Amino acid sequence: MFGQLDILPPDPILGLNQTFQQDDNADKINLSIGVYQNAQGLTPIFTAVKKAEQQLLAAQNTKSYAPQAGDPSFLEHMTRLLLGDELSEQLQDRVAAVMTPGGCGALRMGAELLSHAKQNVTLWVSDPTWANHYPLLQSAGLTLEKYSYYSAETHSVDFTAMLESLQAIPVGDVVLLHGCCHNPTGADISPAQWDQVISVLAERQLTPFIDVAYQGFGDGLAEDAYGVREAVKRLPEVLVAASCSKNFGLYRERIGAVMVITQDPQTTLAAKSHILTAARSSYSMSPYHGGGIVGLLLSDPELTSEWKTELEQVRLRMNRLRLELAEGLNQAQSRIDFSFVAESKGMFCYLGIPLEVVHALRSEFGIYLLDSTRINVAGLSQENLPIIIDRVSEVLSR
Ligand code: PLP
Ligand code: TYF
Repeated sequence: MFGQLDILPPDPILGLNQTFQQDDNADKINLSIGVYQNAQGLTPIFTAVKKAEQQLLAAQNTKSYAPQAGDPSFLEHMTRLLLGDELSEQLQDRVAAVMTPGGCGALRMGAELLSHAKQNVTLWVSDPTWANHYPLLQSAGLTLEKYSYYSAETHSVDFTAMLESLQAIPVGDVVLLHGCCHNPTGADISPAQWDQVISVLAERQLTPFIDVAYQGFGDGLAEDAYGVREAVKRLPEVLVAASCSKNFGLYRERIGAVMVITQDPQTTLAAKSHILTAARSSYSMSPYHGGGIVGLLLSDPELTSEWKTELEQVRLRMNRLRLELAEGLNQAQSRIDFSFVAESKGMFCYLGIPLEVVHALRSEFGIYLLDSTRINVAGLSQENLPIIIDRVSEVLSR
């Protein structure tokens, strides 16, 4: 049966991370995979998350199945976290959420819903986008096309090109937008630019599918939800895929939510039933543990406040690091003006250095970034910053 199978290449990000783990260079530095690391290079459990988990386990008296859509407290509080209290209350039954295995599960279930709703859906993704969007969304039967987004010359969003590109999308198609902290470039659109994008979506009757994997990592929890909230206020239908991997640090628990907002409760209920049917056709229902933790945490004001403080520290630490990297590189060399690094949002940023430099950093110094030049800002530390600045500048000036 399986003798004919070829060995497929690994996911480029997970594969590079594995190569890093196997590298025996004692001075190696991992800027590849998007996992938060603290000053000690560790990925600790948020204290508030640990407390919520302990409470959950102490109170739990069954491991029987949870409701198929997921933990009700999780669903309610995730909706409030994304949409804000006011909007969530206004929408009532026009919004439905389903717990999913990570943001990936949410993306896949959102894609399944789209292909149940319409034949031959074309989904437009930013150029570039997270590499995993392709397999996740195409395998639900969607056709992916690209809209203009990032300019390698200016190291920022080419907003004119983006708008033009969106204006040319056929009426009725779907547009995937990164809610905040664009992966891989770290280049986000401003609130005023969101307003313009949403106007184009309204004019062209395009449905947004918004991927929110880093809420709280950019400008703050509410600020990072600006695009989602405005889209929900101004457009008839919005689809959202949220992940709890980064902002709750629950990566391996695989927890996220897919959310659908329509104009009437009946349509929302129908959409939700299609998501549940799609889930039942693959994994039946999401793992519960992570959702139980988040549901408990967000329903407890003290734990919520503790978690927000911790999340804010994470955000501010990444901001400091990106600033120090930009300033350090600018002082150490003059070939590239790295000021744009300081402007990037969230966990990632393109360095915009030649591919040979990326490869030399990896093979000569054990400094791992993706071929696209994406770095994980959280992989920087006070210890490794001077080394990275020195090595990048040295290779750049050869
Ligand atoms: N979307 C983007 C842009 C991501 O970077 C990620 C990865 O963290 C996800 C979605 C989903 O991640 P997960 O399935 O681990 O929650
Ligand atoms: O982009 C990243 O590095 C994170 C983590 O298949 C990740 O989003 C990478 C690859 C993958 C799943 C998650």
